[in-house]
Amino acid sequence: MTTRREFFRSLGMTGGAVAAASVSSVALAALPELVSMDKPDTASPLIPPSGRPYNPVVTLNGWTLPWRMNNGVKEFHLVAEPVVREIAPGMKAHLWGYNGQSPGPTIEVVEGDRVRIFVTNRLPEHTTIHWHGQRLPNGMDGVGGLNQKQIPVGKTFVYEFVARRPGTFMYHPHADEMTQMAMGMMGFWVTHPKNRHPLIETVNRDFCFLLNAYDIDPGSFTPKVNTMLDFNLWSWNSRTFPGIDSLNVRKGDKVRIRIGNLTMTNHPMHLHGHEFVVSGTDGGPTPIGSRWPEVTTDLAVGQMRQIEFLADEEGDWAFHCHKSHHTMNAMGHDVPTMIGIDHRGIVNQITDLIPDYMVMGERGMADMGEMEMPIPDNTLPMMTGQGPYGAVEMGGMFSVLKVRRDQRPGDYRDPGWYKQPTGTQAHEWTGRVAQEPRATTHGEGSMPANGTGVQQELTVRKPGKHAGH
Ligand SMILES: [Cu+2]
Repeated sequence: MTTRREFFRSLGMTGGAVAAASVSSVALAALPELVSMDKPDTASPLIPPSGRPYNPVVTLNGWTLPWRMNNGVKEFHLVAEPVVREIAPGMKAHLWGYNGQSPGPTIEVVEGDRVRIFVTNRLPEHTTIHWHGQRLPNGMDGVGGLNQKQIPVGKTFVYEFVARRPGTFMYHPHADEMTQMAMGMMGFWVTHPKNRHPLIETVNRDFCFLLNAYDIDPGSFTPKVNTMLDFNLWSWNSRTFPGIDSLNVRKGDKVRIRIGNLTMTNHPMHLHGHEFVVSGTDGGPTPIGSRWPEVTTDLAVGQMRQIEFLADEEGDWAFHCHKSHHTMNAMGHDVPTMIGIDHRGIVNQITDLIPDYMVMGERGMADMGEMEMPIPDNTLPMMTGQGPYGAVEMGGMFSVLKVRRDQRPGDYRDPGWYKQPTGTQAHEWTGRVAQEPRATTHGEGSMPANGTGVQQELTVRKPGKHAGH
């Protein structure tokens, strides 16, 4: 029997607002006690205190929901409710989520478990939960109006099914979806294999997170729920860089990362320094013959992918969405391109009118990562984050895989910045730089150029109000 104190220690929590599940027969007749999380930190893996054993996952900037066993059934209690989520230090958002956070807690069960989930609705409107990817009775699938009545405000519904196949799943409402998902309602679900499975490797570290996106005007707190594509916060588990925790592993670890996409566009997820394979989707583990090495895998909307690799290169390796607009934050999406525009003269005229005027972006946007210009309260700079060698100039869907030879097994703490061995870092060339000869040929072989190759420079002028730029 796990004591309350041990239970919280295994959760990586220290007391606070959480309450332990009670096991008296009177209590079992009531709802499982509500466990709520008040911090956006990455909780330690929840070592299963009851039920079949398994190797738990680590939810980036999230946690796993504790359960109670009731006559062999795993009982969970999810509460749909408004929450305040810190997107990154310096910005909080008023979202909807489950049990105190958005996303909701990860649910971890074992193949063959009978699972009972109580869902209490504390939102201002009705809701349901759809268990994305699961085999279950039709009436448990959670599509409001189609499979069940929506859960009215203030009511609790019960879902119950057997977790029939192992794999990577998620949950989200299927009622007023546009609003409820834009507000942050979603969560991860992992069904661990009951026995050794030929297609499921035992790994040393198993991370999971959901891709989500918000449109929150700088200085405001609530997402605009009607936005279809033009989001300004691209997040992992409702966090953006530099608020996303790093993935800290030991050199030589087998690592699995499970990702689900609940945004409105695709995200090519790219890992530096290692090759991975896609070992599973929301349809289950992939056949061995279908796996090939790659360093980027695309997640379409509504898809899940689990990637696996051997972390055999020490260092701090970037891990991010490869759409460059998805690695920046809110401030800056409407900044005009100024590259190549000569501001001299104009600046003097403007500063006569606006003394604090700053020139932005005439040499590129990198200045913005350095200068951390003043921004409205409760928003995040377009690109930010300080690394050991200066501004990282990132935001949004970006984090770091930290591989260390001295990271202890089971230790998920941030080891700090990697110290590169002397002589292994890119550095300035201080020798002679020869004037390179200009190429003068105009194509060769089967497609020779005709004509004399006179150099011409074209200036394009668009008609209308931009003429002259
Ligand atoms: Cu992306």
